[in-house]
This record gives sequence, C-alpha cells and structure tokens, in this order.
Amino acid sequence: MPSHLITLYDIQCKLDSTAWSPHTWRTRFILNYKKLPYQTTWMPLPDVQTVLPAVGVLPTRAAVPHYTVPAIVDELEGSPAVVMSDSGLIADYLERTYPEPSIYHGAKALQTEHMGAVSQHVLSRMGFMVFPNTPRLLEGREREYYLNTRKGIFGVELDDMFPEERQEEMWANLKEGFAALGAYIDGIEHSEQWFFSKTSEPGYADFVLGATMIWFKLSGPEKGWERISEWDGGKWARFFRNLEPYTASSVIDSSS
Ligand SMILES: N[C@@H](CCC(=O)N[C@@H](CS)C(=O)NCC(=O)O)C(=O)O
Repeated sequence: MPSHLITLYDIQCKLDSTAWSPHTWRTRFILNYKKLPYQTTWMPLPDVQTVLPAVGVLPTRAAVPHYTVPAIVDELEGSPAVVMSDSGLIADYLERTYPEPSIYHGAKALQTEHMGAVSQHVLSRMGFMVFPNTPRLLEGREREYYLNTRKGIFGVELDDMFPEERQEEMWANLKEGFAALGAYIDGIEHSEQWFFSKTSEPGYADFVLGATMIWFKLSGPEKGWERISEWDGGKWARFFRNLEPYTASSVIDSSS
C-alpha cells in the first residue's frame, strides 16, 4: 500500500470531536474498518459551502446546499491528491484503492440492495423525527444556519415535522419499519454477528445501518435510541454493540 494520509471533512457540533452526520459516518466506518490512517477536519455547518470548494471538492447537488460532507482528500505519495465527495463514490474509491478487508465481499449489487432496504424501512422514517431535534446539538451561527436552511431543503417547517400530536403515530411507523427490516434480514443469508454479510466481517450495508443508528441516537428525539434498543428482543442494540470496534472517531488524532 502506498504511503498516504486521508483527510476526512466532517461537520462539528457542540459535543467535542463527536461525529453525527449519517453520511460521514458511512465513510468513517470504512476508514476505521480498513485501518486507513486519517485525520478529520471539523467544520461549522455553514462553512461547508466555502471550505469544500476551496479544496477542490465537487458539488454533490444542483440545489442548495451544493456541497455536502463527507468529502475526502487522499494524499498519495508520488501522485496527485485524490479529492472526492459523496459517500457512495468515496466507498467505491476506498474499496478500489484499498481492497482488503472488503466492504462489498465481491457483491456490490447485493450490498446496494440491502442499503435500499435500510433506507426504505428505517432511514426514510427517521428524517422528520430527527431534523427538528438536531438544533440541540448546535449553537450560535451553526444553529441559526441550520434553522434557516432546513425548510429550503426539505420543504417543510421544522416545527411541522414531528408535532406533538403525531409523535406516537410516527414512533409506531418507525417500529413497523424496524420490524419490516427484521423480516427482510430474516430472508437473507447472513452471519450471526452481521445482518448484511455472510462472513465474520461486516458489509457496507451494516455500516450504513450503523451510521443511521448513530445519527438517530445523537441528533434524534432525546432517549429515542433507548426506545429502539428495546424493540425486537434487543436485536438492534446487540447489532449496534458489534459495531464498536469500528466506531473510533479517528485512527490518528483529530485536527480542528
Ligand atoms: N449524497 C450525499 C449526501 C450527503 C449529505 O446530505 N450530507 C449532509 C450532512 S448529513 C450535508 O453535508 N449537508 C450540508 C448542509 O446541510 O448544509 C452523500 O451520500 O454523501
């Protein structure tokens, strides 16, 4: 493997060096799993739109916000640095460049299908429960920016996403989603430790589910994760604990 250092761009919050972005966690899991040396450049959320273009990162969207995390710069000895955004493209790049241990286990299409199930049953039901609760992680201009930009992104006021009178119905909908994901998992071949891999090593979809869980735990409704932990005989909490070896924030010290 060539000598190299990866910089991961991530968004900061009130909690020191605590990564909370679900998309960045997908990349962070891969870096930790493949034991690739990296440092994190933490940015205030409003600065993503100026810091990323300045390092040559391409926009991921046509609509605002144009630039999103994760982004990486991989400085390889003797070659031009690789600058990249979008968690899916980054996953493919890391797998191609540093194939072992693998996140796809020779079947990327299967991992993509599993990610689709995670997204359909769980992630898509969580968004409106999480977004109105996220401001508690932010302060000052980061909080202001967040509050002022979400309606433009999601088309709904934060206050209307998870109103008191709909909360129990939305919790029930999420519980059903987890049960549906559980049924999907029961229908595929997988190892005891992982939902989306037949081996003792996790698959990319395991990381996508884990990233979704961390995001919900940190920025979703308070004590929400405790609730999910009790569902389905505690299987989601057990799975989450299995991910612990890959949750170190950074292999080398974080910069700021
Ligand atoms: N398709 C992108 C989506 C990434 C994304 O939406 N990132 C969010 C954080 S989770 C972001 O950077 N948002 C910028 C903002 O809200 O201003 C990916 O998979 O990397």
